[in-house]
This record gives sequence, structure tokens and C-alpha cells, in this order.
Amino acid sequence: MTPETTTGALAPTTTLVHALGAPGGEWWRHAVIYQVYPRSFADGSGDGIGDLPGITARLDHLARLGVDAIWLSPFYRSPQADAGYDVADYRDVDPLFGTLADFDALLERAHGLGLRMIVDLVPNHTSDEHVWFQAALAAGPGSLERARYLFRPGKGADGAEPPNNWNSIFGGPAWTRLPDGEWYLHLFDTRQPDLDWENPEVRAEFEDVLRFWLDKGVDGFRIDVAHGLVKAAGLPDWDGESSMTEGAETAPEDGSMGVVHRGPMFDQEGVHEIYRAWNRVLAAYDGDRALVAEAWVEPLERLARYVRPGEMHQAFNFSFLTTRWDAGALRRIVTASLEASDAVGAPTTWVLSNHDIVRHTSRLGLAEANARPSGIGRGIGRDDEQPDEALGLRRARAASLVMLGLPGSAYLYQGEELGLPEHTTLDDDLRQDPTWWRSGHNERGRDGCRVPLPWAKDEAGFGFSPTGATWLPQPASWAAYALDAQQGVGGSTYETYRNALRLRGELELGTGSLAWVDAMAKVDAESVLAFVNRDVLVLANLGSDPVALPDGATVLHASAALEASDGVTLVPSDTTVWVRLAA
Ligand code: TEU
Repeated sequence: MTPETTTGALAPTTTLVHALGAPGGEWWRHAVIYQVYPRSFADGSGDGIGDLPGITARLDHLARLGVDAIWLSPFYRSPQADAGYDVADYRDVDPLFGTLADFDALLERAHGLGLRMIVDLVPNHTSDEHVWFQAALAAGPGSLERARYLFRPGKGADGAEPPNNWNSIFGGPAWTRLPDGEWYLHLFDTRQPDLDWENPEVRAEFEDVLRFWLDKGVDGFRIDVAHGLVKAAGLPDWDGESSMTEGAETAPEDGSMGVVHRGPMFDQEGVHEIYRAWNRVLAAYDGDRALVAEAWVEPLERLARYVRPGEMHQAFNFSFLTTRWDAGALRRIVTASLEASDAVGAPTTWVLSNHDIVRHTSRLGLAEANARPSGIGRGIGRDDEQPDEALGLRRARAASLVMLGLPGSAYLYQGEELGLPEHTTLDDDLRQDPTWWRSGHNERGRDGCRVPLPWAKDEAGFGFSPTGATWLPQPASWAAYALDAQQGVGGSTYETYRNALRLRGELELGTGSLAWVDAMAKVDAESVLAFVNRDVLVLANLGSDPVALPDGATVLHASAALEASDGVTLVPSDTTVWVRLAA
């Protein structure tokens, strides 16, 4: 049944915007991929920091939840200046997280449970402790060792001024000067020097790193800062915004990110050649291995260029993530996302939370002016507006059921299946994210979304670690969010996600199509987001009044309890339902 041919008195009139319908295609076209942040998922060793054996021991949770794959954030050897996004050895596991044998055991267990696994690759920069950077420091100006990075002489009389005016995403200048007078570029922390991707040695090295993990059997890679590898020739000055953290208040009406990540450090044409080469590396392996772009690029047509045939396979849809809780804005961004990815034959992805931004449970509990994620870094501290926890959770569950009802691939961030809120009252002296000090204490940073998960309500540290230790404290209120407090409890956030994932699979929504409901009896389009995917109507009520479902609709799933009045089923405010319409 296609949406246009729907008949019967209750049938909505619809506009078809997307009909990919490729069941049985490559797994990543419709997969639900769960982000595991190793430091905070589960601790096996007892030191209060999560690790690979901890993940392996808890993997059955993810199989039971019903996700298709996991994305593992960095676990490589690293001094942890940016929680592992500063890699010192791309082919080894940091002792904090375990050993290569632990990695092999994790991958084997994941595959045994039918879960694919993609790993994070951080190619824009290395750690300052990487052998290449150490060699560059020792070798001095003009050396081949320095040519792997972006070393430049400074400006001004004694070269005391940085080579250009770029700022670090984490705050402060993007250049650091060495005692010998040369400067090096770091778009992030001082301890994350940017590589020079014009250097063939850099390209060869990363293709080899890809093969190292592909040989181990990983199913793909999430590519960190995929829009940043190539910089404009001559590294010219840039006076525009290079970070979402500024200017976010001026969000455009269409709900898009608000600050386009252009400028000489982002989205340069040269990055595409790198990904075409990587596509060829992956294509030599069996099993549909995939590349996922973490690229904060707008408009969506620019982002779609990363997933053209022969390049990457998916790109995170940050335009969706940054859209306001508003039916019109969501409808526009979903349409634009599907059109842009359909144009290049790629699946759309959907994401609401990750390890860089305030959890959507808490964002959606803030006043509208504060509710959009403002890029990485800002966070929420004690002195900031505190989210309305119940409202945020209610909206987050509704938003998640919209996301999981859409065709394409969806990303979940660990803990969202528990409805975990951001930790918004963390002591500032416990903060570990470099954005906190690099921004001169203007940005609280990302620690609030990285707090160790609660597994067991009655145990010390909520069962995160065998010793009760946790590298960041968990709020006492998290007892109610612990997995064991929600398992088997009808209507809990965990069971709501689990049902959604089961139904999404059974109904094949991931490979379905999307038609907007333009008009339907009893439904006011202003405050209602409604679409048909296969024969399921997904309806989210973002308004303040309840919305009546058409007679004869069979409710398949709902993000909150529904109401009834005179035999009519009512969808309350901030609630999403999945229903099957009477034929
Ligand atoms: O974040 C990428 C990142 O910070 C940029 O894409 C940025 O968000 C964008 O340009 C808007 O300002 C990744 C990781 O997810 C993050 O945890 C790391 O800290 C960062 O890269 C550096 O590796």
C-alpha cells in the first residue's frame, strides 16, 4: 500500500516526499546504532572508569534493547586530554580501557549477539604524545617530521603573532608556539595538533589504520570532524563564526543549526578525495562495511555531498538534532533531510543526543530560547536555568518516537533509553572537559552528558562498577532511572524504547517511505506532526490541547498514556503515537 492510494473515510490526505523502499539492502541504510561511550558505559576493573570488559559484560542489554549495531567512541591509547579524542596510538587500546585482546573479545561477543560494531576514527588531529608529534618537536623547523602537521612561522616582527586569526573550537587561539619560535595549528585542544592532509604519508598511514581494524572485523568507522581534514590553501584569516557555540541564539526560523560551518578550516572540496580513497579501502572487504561522517555542515545539500556514491555511507543529521520542538520546523527539516539524501541515493540518519551536547531529555525541558543545543561545549551549570525534568522527559520520549518512526537509520546515545537527564548541578571543580577552562569558564562543557550509567538502583554507584566508584558523581535521583528500576515496568522509558525498536523492525519502518499528512479529520496541522510510513501513522502532538485519533485507529505504540473521552482516543500534549488506520 502506498500512502496516496490509502482509501476509506478515515484516510488522511498526504504528500509523498520519500519512497526509498529498499528492504533487504545494506544494513546501514536502516540500522539503529547505539553509541557506547566507553568511559561511562560500564566498569569491569573497579577503578570507576568504564572499560571494554565492562562493555562486553553488559552487551546483552543492547541485544535485548533491540539495536542493530554499536558505535564505540575512542578507546585507543591516549593521554585523555580530550577523553580519548586525542589519540597517541591508533592501533592499540589504552590501558584504562583494557587490551587488544579485550577488544577482540568485545567484537566477538557483539557479533555473536548479532550486533555490528563501528569504531571511532580521529583523523583530523593526533595527541601531542603521538610518536609523530614527538618526533616533530625533536626535529625542529623545516623538517620532514614537522611536515606531517601544520607548523608555521608566526607573524609580526619576531613571529610573536599567530600565523592567522583562527580560534579553537574549545575556546582560545587555534595556535600554540613552541620555544623554537614555530607555531602549530590545533582546531581543538593544544594537545590535539592538526595533521597536514596534503602530506601523502598522512594519507597512507590512515588507510593502513583502517585496514588494521577492518582486518579485525569491525563493520565500519565513525569519522571524527570529517569536514575538517583539509584546510584552505594558505590558511587565510577568517572573521566569521567557526563554532556553533557563538551566535546560536540567532537560530533561523527553519530550525536549522544557525551557524554554517564554513570558513577556511571546514568543508573544503579536498576532503572528498580522501573519502573516495577510503571507500575503495572498505570496498575490498566483505560485509558492507560503512563510513559515517561526523560533519557539522549545512545546508543539507552540502552534507549530502559526503554520502555521494563512492564516498561515505552515512552522515550524522545535526540539522535534525538542532531543530526546535515545533511541528512546522520539524516537518521542514525532515523533508529537507530526505530530499537531500534521496538525491544522492543515501539513507538519511536521525540523531537527538550524543557525547558532545546536552541530552535531549534536558534540552527539551528548558525554555525555548535555551532548548536548542548550541554545539559542543555549552552545557548546563548550577547557575543556569534548570530544566523541567518531567516535561523534558515527556517531550524527549515523544521526540524519540518521531525519530524511530522515520525511514532511514537512527542513532541512540547511551542512557537515552533510560530517559537519563543531563547532570546539571555538577561541581565545577569536578569538570574534566577542556572546554571548561579553555573557554575561560564561559562554557560548562560536556561532562554533564557523560556521567556513568545507572544499572542497579540499590547498589553503590548504581552498579556502574564492582567497587561502586564512578569517575563523575551521579545525581541521587538517578535511582529511578536505573535499568533494573525500569525493566519489565510497563510505560517505563526503557520498555518504551524497547517496544519501539521491536515494532520498527517488525513493521520495517527503517526501509519505509514518508508521506506527510496534509489533512485529517479532527487534526490541527499547526501543532501536530503527522506522517505515514508504510501503513503506520506516526502522530506527535506538540500543542497544548489533546488531539482526537480517527475512529477505528489501532494504537500500536505511544510515548505516554493516552486518554479517552466519549469513546474517542485522545493524544495528550507532548505525546507521539504510532497507529494503524482502519482500511
Ligand atoms: O567533535 C567535533 C566537533 O567538535 C566539531 O565538529 C564541532 O562540533 C563543530 O565544528 C561545531 O563547533 C568531535 C568529537 O565528537 C568530540 O568529542 C571531540 O572533542 C572533537 O571531535 C575533537 O576530536
